[in-house]
Formats: sequence, C-alpha cells, structure tokens
Amino acid sequence: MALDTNKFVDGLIDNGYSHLCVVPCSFAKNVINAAINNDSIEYVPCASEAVACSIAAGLKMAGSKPIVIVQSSGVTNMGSCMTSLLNPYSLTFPIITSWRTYKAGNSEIQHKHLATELPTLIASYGYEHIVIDQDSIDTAIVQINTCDTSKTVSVLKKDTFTKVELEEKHKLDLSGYTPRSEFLMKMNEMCKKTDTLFIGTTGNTAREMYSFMPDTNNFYMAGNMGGALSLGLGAALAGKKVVVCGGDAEFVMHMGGMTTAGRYKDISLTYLLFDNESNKSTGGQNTYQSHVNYIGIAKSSNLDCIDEIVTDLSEFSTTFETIQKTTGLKFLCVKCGVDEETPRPPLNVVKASEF
Ligand SMILES: Cc1ncc(C[n+]2csc(CCOP(=O)(O)OP(=O)(O)O)c2C)c(N)n1
Repeated sequence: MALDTNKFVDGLIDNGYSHLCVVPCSFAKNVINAAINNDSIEYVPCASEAVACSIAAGLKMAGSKPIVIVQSSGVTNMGSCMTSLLNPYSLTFPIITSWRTYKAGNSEIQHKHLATELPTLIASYGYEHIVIDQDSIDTAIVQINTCDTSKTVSVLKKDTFTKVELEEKHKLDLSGYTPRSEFLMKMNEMCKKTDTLFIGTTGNTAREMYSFMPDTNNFYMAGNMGGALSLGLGAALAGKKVVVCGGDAEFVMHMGGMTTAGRYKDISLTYLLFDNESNKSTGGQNTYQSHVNYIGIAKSSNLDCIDEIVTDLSEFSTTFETIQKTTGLKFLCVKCGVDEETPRPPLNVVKASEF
C-alpha cells in the first residue's frame, strides 16, 4: 500500500524540514505536488541537480533544514557537489533519488545503466543508500532523519506515495497557446525529405517529434538532459545542418552549452526553444522560470536571435523559413501549449547512433 503523501510531507515539516530543492521526476510527482500545495515548506525548483545540491548545502550551512529530490539520472550531475563539497565539509542532508527501472526491450535506454548500478554509483561517492519504506510513514520519516545526519541517500521506488493533485491556484493554464504539435507538423511539411537533422531533447519534445515529424531526419535524445544544444553543435561542426528542438527545463540545465556554441558562427545550427512553462514529461510541474529572458540569454551568448517570442503558427512558418535560408547560429523562442501524451519512439528508432 502506498504512503499517504500529505501525511509524509506534514511529517517532514513537523521534523523541521524547511526547503525542498527539486529537479522533478515523475516518481516523485506526488511529493512535489504536496509540497507545492503546502505553504509550510518552501519548494525550490532547480535548474539542475548540481544546483539543487549546492543550494541545499548553502541552506544547511546557514541553519535551515533542506531536502533534495531528484531523479536517478540526475545523481550523476550531483557527483561533483557530493564528492568535493558535501564530503570534505561533512555536510549532510536528505537526498531523495528516484530509482528508475529498466526492462529489456524498453526504449527508455537512458535508465538502463543506473537501473542496476545506482547503488554502486552512490557508494562510489562515499554514501550508503536506503530504500524508502513503502509501508510506514513513521519508518520513512526515521529514514529521512538518518539521511539528515549521515552519509546516506534515500532511494524512492515507483508508486511509493498516494496521488496528490496540485491545487487549482498552482496549475498552469496554457490553453491560450498553440500546441507544440502544430509547430512540429509545420516543420515536417517544410523540411520533409531534406537532410536537415532535427535533434529532439529529453522530455516530451523528442517524443512528439516522433509522432508529428514522421518525414524529417530526426534524432531522439532520450537522456543526457541539458546536452541537446551541444550535441547539435558537434554535429554542426562536423558539417551537418542542424535544428535542435528543446524545452524550457532542458534549456537551463547545462546553460553553458550556449556560451560555448556562441563561439561558432560559421555553422548551420538553429536552436528552437519550445517554452511550455513546464516539465511536461515528469508530470507537468511549473518550471517557475517566468523571470528568465531566454532571448536575452541566447543573445548575450552570441546566438543570432529572433527578437520576439513567436506564438503564432503562420508567423513561425515565415520566420523559420527565413532562418533556414542562411547558415549561422540562430535562436528562436516559441511559446507553446501542451498536447496529449504521445507514445515514446520505439527502441530501434531511439538506438540510432549515427546521424
Ligand atoms: C539529469 C536529468 N534530470 C532529470 C531528468 C528528468 N526529466 C526528464 S524530462 C524533464 C523535464 C523536461 O522539461 P522540458 O525541457 O521543459 O520539456 P517538456 O517535457 O516540457 O517538453 C525532466 C526533469 C532527466 N531525464 N535527467
């Protein structure tokens, strides 16, 4: 039986925990929703797991009681913070990581390695791990407290917690925006049977490209969140004409890729940011990035930017056509709505390892 999520979050608050530093995972969706709904614990949405871990370290050093929640894939991103900050300074606080599993033949190959090796990875950082108890909230809270005072990481299995919906006031309303599928279908029409390489990022962009861009040359990057622009840069430096299609959470995860890309102008690389204000693929959590000026960041990283955010399909069509006529390093920000869930690309399609 699943643990009552709201009671678990209340238990954390009763034990003095003050902040939840998070990069979402669908396994942790209910805890995240309960924390967002609850004003007694501060939800700190983070650009990457490295950021989450460092913020939590700062909170702890300053006397607060943080908890970090991440996906198993993100534990790799925390390696530097855990081994070179937390370890030498003996800083401890609860780190909860989901444990993504893998079945042979599944196309979620990004999880295959850590599905068996997560404990080894955690051990290599110098930590023990405990699996969060699925039967008793009291035991689960004791485990969290153990992680607060010792070098132990909590591992969260699927369906540990009961369902919690976000309260209405926290829900995003994107119904006024054109869904991403329409922009993708437009590019499919414009670039079908050309050798332009479309790279889809981790998250729902790649999935939707599989459904809505059947006639273009696509690569669906299932893992390596934050690395799509750099992957595209590599391909562009090798002579390909590339369009990277990304999401707003992916944009910020390894933003240094943009400053690196900005060095190169004599290439053909377009970065299309589809901003749906959310982590659609992990449960639709708000990215809380309305303060971020994506065009400003791209511009100051030396990308050639379309100055206005595009929301309209015909405007997109004209702008994209113009962009594609010349080479260079370009950036276009599209504000879009959300589509229904689409299937993942199958294994043989995801596994293509040449462009
Ligand atoms: C390193 C890492 N951390 C977290 C995740 C879990 N994750 C997968 S997709 C995603 C959010 C993607 O959101 P966005 O880029 O905005 O694209 P959308 O799904 O909204 O299209 C997250 C957090 C991951 N795959 N890898």
